[in-house]
Amino acid sequence: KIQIKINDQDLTVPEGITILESAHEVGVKIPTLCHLDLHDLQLYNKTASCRVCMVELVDGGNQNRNKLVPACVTKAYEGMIIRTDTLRAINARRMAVELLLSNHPNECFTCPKNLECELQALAEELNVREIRWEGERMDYPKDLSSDAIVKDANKCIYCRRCETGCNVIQTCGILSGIGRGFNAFVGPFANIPMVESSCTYCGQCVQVCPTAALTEVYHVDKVWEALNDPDKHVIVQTAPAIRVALGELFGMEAGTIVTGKMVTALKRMGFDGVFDTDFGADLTIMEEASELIYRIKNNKTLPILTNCCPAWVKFIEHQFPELLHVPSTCKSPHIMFGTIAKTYYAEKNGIDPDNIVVVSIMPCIAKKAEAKRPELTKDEHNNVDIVITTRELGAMIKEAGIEFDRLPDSEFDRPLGETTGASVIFGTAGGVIEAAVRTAYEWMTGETLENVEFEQLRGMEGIRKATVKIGDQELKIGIASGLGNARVILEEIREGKADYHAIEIMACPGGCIGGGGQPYHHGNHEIVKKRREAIYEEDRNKKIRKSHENKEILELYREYLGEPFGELAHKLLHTHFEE
Ligand code: HC0
Ligand code: SF4
Repeated sequence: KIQIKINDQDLTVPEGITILESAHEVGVKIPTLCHLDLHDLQLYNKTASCRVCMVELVDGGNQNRNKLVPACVTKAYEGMIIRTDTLRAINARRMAVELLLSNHPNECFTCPKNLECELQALAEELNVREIRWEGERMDYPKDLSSDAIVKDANKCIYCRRCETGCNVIQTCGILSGIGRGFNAFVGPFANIPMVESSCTYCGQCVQVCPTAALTEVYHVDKVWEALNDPDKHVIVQTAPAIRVALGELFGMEAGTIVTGKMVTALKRMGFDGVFDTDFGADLTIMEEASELIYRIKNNKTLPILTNCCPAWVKFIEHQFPELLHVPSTCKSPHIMFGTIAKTYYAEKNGIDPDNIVVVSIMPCIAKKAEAKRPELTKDEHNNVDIVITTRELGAMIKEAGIEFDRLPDSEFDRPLGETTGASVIFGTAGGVIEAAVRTAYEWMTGETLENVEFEQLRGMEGIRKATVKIGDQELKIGIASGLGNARVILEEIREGKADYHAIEIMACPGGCIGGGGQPYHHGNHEIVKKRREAIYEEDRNKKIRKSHENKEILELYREYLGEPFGELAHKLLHTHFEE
């Protein structure tokens, strides 16, 4: 332990801690921009490039003159004296922001990050009132090439949070510095269009970008158009992770469960049916647990890999094409739901499937590209027509003038609206495999599973290995979230060193709750943690907690699909990789 002083306040801190972390202990906020530290999720950026956190080190050893140092990387030492509030420190921070603004478009009013932009917030916080170096600005065209991500290089402030996210955390290696000096920005190598890169569309770069240099493709207007078309029957489904995050966009605490309000809002916006992707998740478990048992019994390829995360699917296609026989063949839950909507639901309600528009609300940017995958769109109908993110849903609710916090609760429409605790936990890392185990256990042993909570499958680590005893069989499970962690497991499989039966992989650190389309966490790791706790609470609140006990799912098989993993189920609910 060492003694230091910050703004005349004495404090004792552990050795090795930075000024930035120490200041927080005495209630002093030092602004940051490039810095990011979500240690629970192993998500960080410590490039110290923006110089927005400059503070004054009193008697810094430079001929007894005080020295300006960046607080994010300067470690505390015994007897250190820091002032964060001198005119010199304030001016240094202000100048850093002013310089960034001098080469930044003046379009806050129309910017997709308006009121969410960290640069804008800093300009306000640091009282920037003029930009002394107005002049030429970068002038690159926007990259609108992909169905998922928009890149606006003119808004890049070169903080490199996206680059660390993509290269170090996700190990995708798409983003790097391009150009020099004044014209420098971060983008795909040689500035090729995003669509031509090996981008997975995981959206982690979007989630951590402090400005609007990287954002999702907006599809809100397409949804309004569909809702205003009297010939269309527009139905919506919401992913598990939306309900624990949407409230944040309306000032609610992270982890507030807003399922009922969300359903009411969607009904008031005019959707003809409001359904739950959780239903699709229960259906996925029926198929995926069957597939796992089939592979075990018939000595087929093991481990089985869950494949409901589309960024992860892109990752394996780009980086490990030789392992494409390993993932499950199940379509992802929202795509399964879309298929059932255009077949069973259409028939049951006498609606021409061509007139049904399925909208998915997802915490994910990659789902936008997934819905357009050739093998999922070449049937007579698309499975899912439009995908919007949690943030886009928030924007629609605001546009509609709905006072979200005052809404009463309502229930999802039926049938296709009943869901279980097993499907809710899909939203957090480890949840898909826990849901599969709840079903596989009962199917393999014929016994009732009393305690459905598998603690060994829960935790925030990027890679988790666990064994679950099912009768006399030991099921070896692997869980990875974050594509860098997925890479470790895939390399084990490639080298024949993996002895798992089943592996869950989610591209985003923490799973879908930390998705690229979720409300921006702005580097606060508590937010993702609270969403995770809320997911488990929602599971505990459910009367039915096993997918195979979902009565509407059982009815769907009885009335329409036949056997799980049977002929029609294969035709409608399974896929193959074509890209
Ligand atoms: Fe997920 Fe999903 S759980 S990927 O994280 O499997 O996006 O929330 O909707 O489809 O259900 C995201 C979340 C989903 C799907 C489900 C899966
Ligand atoms: Fe990299 Fe993911 Fe961003 Fe693509 S979406 S550039 S893979 S971080």
